[in-house]
Amino acid sequence: MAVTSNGGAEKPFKIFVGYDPREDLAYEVCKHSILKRTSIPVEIIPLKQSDLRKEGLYWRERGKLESTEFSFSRFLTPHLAEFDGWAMFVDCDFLYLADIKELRDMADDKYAVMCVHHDYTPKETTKMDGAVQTVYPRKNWSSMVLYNCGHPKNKVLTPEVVNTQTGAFLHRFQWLNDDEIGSVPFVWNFLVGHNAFDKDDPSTFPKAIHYTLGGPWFEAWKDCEFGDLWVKESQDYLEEAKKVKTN
Ligand SMILES: [Mn+2]
Repeated sequence: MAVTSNGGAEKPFKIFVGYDPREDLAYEVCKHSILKRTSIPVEIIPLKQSDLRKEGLYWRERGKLESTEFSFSRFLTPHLAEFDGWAMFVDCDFLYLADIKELRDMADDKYAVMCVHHDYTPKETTKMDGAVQTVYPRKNWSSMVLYNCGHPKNKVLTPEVVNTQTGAFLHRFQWLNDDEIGSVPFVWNFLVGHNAFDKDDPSTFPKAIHYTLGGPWFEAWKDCEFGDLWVKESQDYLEEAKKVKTN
């Protein structure tokens, strides 16, 4: 079910969030953190592999290197947004600390996509519940992407292509030239364990925390950096959910 923050006339900004049944709470908290802080209408849509399979939009076999159920389905974002306007994809293991309007306002029509250009070589060999970590160029770039869905280059991303192309082609944005991939500040995809907050420079404080190795919803990552902020947000979410139930 899509959730719209208000029923105003402005077309809501579509945000597709990768959904994995093992990380339901992470999804709910990510959604909550966006809706709580947004000053523009947004529509949050979970990307559920089982639904996409039923709708005939997703049929590829699960590969051994896929650590989540949305490893490939994320590239359906322009198709799901009917190749119109700007839309966003984000993993569920994000916590937003800022107004999503700030990010959307960076959208520049000269680009086909925009994301944080991480220079990233992970030291870890396993992530989350033991899934194998792979190293490749542009790693993590696809975890949060603003898609210019109406850009002619993105027409390539048909369900057929998303279901048959390689991980390298999709995750490295190989359907695009380098100058069609815009950059946004790293604080919008702040990788826990990789990016650093400099106390003397407030501009380095995350606007969106990405618990890429696993977040506090997994026992093993309970005490990770910025874990306390996620726990606080999850309590806030659970209280709100309780209120909705009793009303
Ligand atoms: Mn992630």
